[in-house]
Amino acid sequence: MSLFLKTLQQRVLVLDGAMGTTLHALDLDLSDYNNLENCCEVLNLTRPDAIQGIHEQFLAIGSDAVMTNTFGGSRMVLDDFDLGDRALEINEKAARCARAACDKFATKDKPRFVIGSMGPGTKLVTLGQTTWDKMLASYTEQAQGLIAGGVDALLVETCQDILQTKCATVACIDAMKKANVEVPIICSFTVETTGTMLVGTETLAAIVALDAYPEVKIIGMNCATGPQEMSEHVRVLAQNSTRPILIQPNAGLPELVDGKPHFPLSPAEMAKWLVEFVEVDGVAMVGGCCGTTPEHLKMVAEAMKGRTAKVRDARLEPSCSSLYQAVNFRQDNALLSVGERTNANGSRKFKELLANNDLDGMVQVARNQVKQGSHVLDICTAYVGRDEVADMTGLLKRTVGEVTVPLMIDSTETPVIEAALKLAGGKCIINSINLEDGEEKLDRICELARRHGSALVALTIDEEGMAKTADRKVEIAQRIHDRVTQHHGIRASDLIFDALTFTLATGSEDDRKLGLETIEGIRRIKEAMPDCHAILGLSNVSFGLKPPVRKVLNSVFLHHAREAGLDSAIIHATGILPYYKIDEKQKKTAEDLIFDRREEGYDPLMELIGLFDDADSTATAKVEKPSNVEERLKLRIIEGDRVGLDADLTEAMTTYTPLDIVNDILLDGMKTVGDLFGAGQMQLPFVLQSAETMKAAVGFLEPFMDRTDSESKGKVILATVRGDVHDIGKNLVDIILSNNGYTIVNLGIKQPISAIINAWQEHQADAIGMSGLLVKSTVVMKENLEVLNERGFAPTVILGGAALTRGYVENDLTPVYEGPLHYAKDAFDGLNLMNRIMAGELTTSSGASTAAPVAAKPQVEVDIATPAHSTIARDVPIP
Ligand code: B1M
Repeated sequence: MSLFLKTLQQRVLVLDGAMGTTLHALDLDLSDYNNLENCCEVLNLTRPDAIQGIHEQFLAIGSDAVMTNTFGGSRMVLDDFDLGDRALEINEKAARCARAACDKFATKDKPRFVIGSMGPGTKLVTLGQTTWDKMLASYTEQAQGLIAGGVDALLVETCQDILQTKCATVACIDAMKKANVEVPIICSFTVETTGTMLVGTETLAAIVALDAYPEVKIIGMNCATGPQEMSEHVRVLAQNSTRPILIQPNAGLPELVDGKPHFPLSPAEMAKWLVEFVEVDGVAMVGGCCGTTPEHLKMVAEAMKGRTAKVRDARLEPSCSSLYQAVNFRQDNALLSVGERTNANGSRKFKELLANNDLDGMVQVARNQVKQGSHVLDICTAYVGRDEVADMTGLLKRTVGEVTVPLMIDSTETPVIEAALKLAGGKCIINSINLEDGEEKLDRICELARRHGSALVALTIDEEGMAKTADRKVEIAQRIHDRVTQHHGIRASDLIFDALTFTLATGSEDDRKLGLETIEGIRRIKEAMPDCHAILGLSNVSFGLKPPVRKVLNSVFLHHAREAGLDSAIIHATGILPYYKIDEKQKKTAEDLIFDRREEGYDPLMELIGLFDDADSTATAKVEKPSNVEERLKLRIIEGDRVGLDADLTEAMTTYTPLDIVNDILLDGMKTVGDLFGAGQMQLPFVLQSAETMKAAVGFLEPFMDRTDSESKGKVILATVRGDVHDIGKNLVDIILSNNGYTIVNLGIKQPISAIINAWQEHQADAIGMSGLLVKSTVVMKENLEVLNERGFAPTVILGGAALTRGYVENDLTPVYEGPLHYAKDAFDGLNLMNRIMAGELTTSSGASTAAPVAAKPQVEVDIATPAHSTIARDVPIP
């Protein structure tokens, strides 16, 4: 282990502060810059004394490490100043200069380290401004220069695009191989005030993408905001990243003073924040970014003396990610559903769109699948006679930005996979590897997976062919597992086994046990390799049968595969049925076919086909439409049946008020949906249909609800919290409160606390309503309250959502929060609370009346200027 990493284990390391701001303060002459205004890197050639002087200033006040003056030192950036050809020299000289400074200060007890800075550049692959290959070459050269100059670590910093971050990381790895050395890589990304990286990447998605590289020894965050705004993202990092953390905030959010950016945070405030990050979040390395001076770092270094980072209990769930979000391989109560409609081999429609070069149409198919509940999309552009690389490239250039979920790159051709991975930010899944042609091809794809940090689907096929028995499936899976993990260093948790499905429709003696062998294969693979996952291309099991028979067989097979440990399936909602809805006889016959329960005179295959002889046979259990409207409406919610919904609602309104219909009838149906889902009897796409039906019903009823037309009684910010997509309840609260005279600012789903606070400030709101239905959302709510405390805000907060209980809010959360906190059981409770809050009747837990608010109404903050060294244009389209 390098001295740098060893020292990091022993104590918190302090980096330096801003090079740019400190340089500007020196007021150097334009001639020092060789007349290249704003090209700080040229100073490594013309004024190394000035640069070394700055390094020494930071080392003198106690910094353990300094960053080279090479933020814009890649050829791609230097080309803008006609200095591209000197990139190698500039980086090497910069590293030597920092090393000379460090050598002056290093002692045995306090070694000093040179950190090679590699900034984001000025062009991004994700925005189509350059290509992966050009960017890779540019960064590799920069890393080579820095390594030659003797850096102790390479810092890929101020990253605004996760694809760019991955490209720079791969470049560092390549440069290390060329130089035959190992240097720790640090990746530090930038979270904007929007709560994501500039191109829209959430913190967790960035962590997932970077975690795939063992060479990345430290993951961190720098720039864009001050420590206060960073704190919620630091927490996400602390909970999910298993690597040491580096945090380098700006000295606050810049304000414009006399036309110049001014960073308001004092050295003492900066030190206080960083100590908190070390003590509470276990941050291991700290420093400053824009606006931080030697005075800031002096205080920080003093404050860090003798400190070690708090030991963290971080865990990253095995996941993949898109440019925007992370998705767990193991879903709560559900299968990871992989959409199959963007596959030219699996969908006739998609194939036609591809033949017609209809990119808009293809992207629309992708987006529709996300709407229908797919967690990941399988993308395949294989089409005989066409150029698969060009087709994949054309499609991905659009898809990565316009589709929010992670991608599964499906191709048998290595160049196609490689072309796709050079465009897709985040962590993709490659579909697939196998041992059909021995290890050589598998190795080539594994190398790509390792280089691009991807997960892998592995088919249980070897040189002898497809595994048909459970024994062979396990044997091949084990061989692939060993090769992938031991030879390629890919983690077992990034392997997803497909134990293969074969049709049960042939009737041939040889095929009768194929279904049960697959189910047994899944069970045994999961037992033998518990960190790996299991996936199935489901629909093969019923190939050759009529559509209604297929639906039943697919659905029953899926149910049993899931019970055996299946984590994921490549499916389409129209090809399956909720298990609870399948007619008992059909279900039993399908099970007899799957488990080969033949008897004298009884062949379940013939029997199953026979059950659908009658043209009227449907795959679902026949449920008589109830005669009473209450039951009919409830059934509509459960079945997601919208045809004729308006008529039933109109009939119900002759007896009930619209609100009673929602509360007493429709929500009852929703509860059943939740129970069926929780019991594994209903797949996610059907829950989505129920949710859409609920929304349609509420939309129909809303105009008939009682309305108070008065001046606004007050203003409420409503949001579903970070990571949670459930919004039906929140939207109901919106309707009830708006109809009763409140002005509602409904922020939508998955809202980070920064967005909620911004809205509360902007709208000068009277209260914040946070909604969340996942158990993990209750934790997020607690963290949100802590962030409000940290920032010194104490707005009135109302919490709602099925995962909460009054006890949890009142006993566990109220003591945490410094402002007034309330629990709303339902929308009316929310209204009641708001009325009492506005009337000043409600006392907080601490006894203070909310009529005299604990916190004054927020001040609207100054506009945020672009951070000094953020070089990328800000008009990025975010979907
Ligand atoms: Co999901 N889901 N879901 N889901 N889903 C639950 C919540 C779940 C309990 C189902 C189950 O397993 N039985 C379970 C959570 C389990 C857990 O966390 N331990 C669950 C899961 C696991 C998931 C996924 C993770 C599944 C997956 O993909 N693996 C996934 C989540 C993805 C994510 O969030 N990141 C997921 C997805 C979905 C759909 C997209 C398919 C869909 C949501 C569609 C949508 O909302 N647009 C969905 C649905 C519909 C449900 C159930 C079935 C119904 C939720 C609902 O709308 N209830 C739900 C099971 C259940 O709750 N029975 C379930 C009706 C609604 C009116 O109630 O929101 O509680 P509620 O609102 C009430 C009050 O709580 C209160 O007033 C409202 C009206 O009276 N209130 C407030 C709410 N917010 C308030 C704010 C206030 C005041 C009052 O401020 C002022």
